[in-house]
Amino acid sequence: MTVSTQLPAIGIVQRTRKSPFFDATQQAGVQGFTVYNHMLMPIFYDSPEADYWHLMNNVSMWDVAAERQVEITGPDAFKLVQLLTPRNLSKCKIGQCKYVPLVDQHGGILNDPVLLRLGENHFWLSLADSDGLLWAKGVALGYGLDVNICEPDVSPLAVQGPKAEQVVADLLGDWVKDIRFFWFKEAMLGDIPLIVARSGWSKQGGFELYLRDSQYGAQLWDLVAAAGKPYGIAPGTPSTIERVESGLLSYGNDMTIENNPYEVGLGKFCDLEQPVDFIGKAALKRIKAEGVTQKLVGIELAGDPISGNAHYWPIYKDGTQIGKVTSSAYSPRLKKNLGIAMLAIDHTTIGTTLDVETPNGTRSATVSNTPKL
Ligand code: THG
Repeated sequence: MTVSTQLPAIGIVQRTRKSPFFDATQQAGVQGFTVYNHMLMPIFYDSPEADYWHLMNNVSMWDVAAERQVEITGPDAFKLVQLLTPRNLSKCKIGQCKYVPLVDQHGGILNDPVLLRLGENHFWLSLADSDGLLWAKGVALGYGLDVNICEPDVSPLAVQGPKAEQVVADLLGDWVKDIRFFWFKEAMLGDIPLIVARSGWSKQGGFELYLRDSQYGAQLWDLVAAAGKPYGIAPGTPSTIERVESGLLSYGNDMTIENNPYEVGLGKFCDLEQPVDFIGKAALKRIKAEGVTQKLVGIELAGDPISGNAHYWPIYKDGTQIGKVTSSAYSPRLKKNLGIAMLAIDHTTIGTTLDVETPNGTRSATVSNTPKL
């Protein structure tokens, strides 16, 4: 992630919503924010690279309250959720999470939330950065469904890294070790109501504690920090370095409404054979049959360490633009510049050489297996 110190400050007003952990993150020394779902979200503490190493080696705690929830309840709740995503939810159990791309009638991706099934007809969509609440409300209205849709007072706090399990077990009990990946349990931590899920936007393992009452934000932060102290916990944030290494996609960066799931490697989450006529089904069938014209791939960029790209960097082959870098980072572990790139399909073979236009000149790049997409 590029963190510019030259830009003027962002105006913070009521519209730029604050997380219940906002004061705690300031006290913990947060040095930068981004705006995500109209809310301030921390992006680094010590430095993006120091925060990355902490995540890789120990454990870090992240204010990801900006991953806002859309709560869907009522007799038609399941029906609505299954209309919203191409993923087949017929086997989704209560207590389970599912990664569920949302698409429009053209197959364009609107969001890529994590779904939590809290009851037969009780769901949360844990949103990426776009207004999924409005889309869900519009679809429910258009289809005449009997549902209630709201943004509940729920704020995730992620605990990620190799020592995350020990921290969360010390905090809540050894029972958390039995929670499988992408499953969750309801719990009380004293008076603090939580959902405890084994999930999170890194591949280092860990949990997400969904705080269900914002008045306890500071208290929950302090309790996690105290439980993590013996394990060297540090405040952290979703790490661009780690997630580019791991090939985790970021909505708004690596994909937008202009992209369909097959272009960005999310085709595996689309079940076009299921009986339900979910939104976008006809379009996705056509797209799948025709084949995509572009797709996301991993690339390696030559030269000195880069510090992310605040804009899309154009990619050329023999002088013709054939794509763009959507995300990038220097991997201190692999000692390579890694990128995620959207490329015309004819140029996506591993080993293809490319020219990338960066603000500091042209660099050569190669389509690569790392990051694996
Ligand atoms: N946690 C919660 N909400 C979120 C995110 C999160 N909302 C926004 C954003 N992240 C949504 N995007 C993703 C992308 C990938 C994953 C989770 C959220 C992820 N994928 C796994 C993988 O690719 O290996 C598993 C996917 C699966 O098998 O279903 O974890 O992080 N609360």
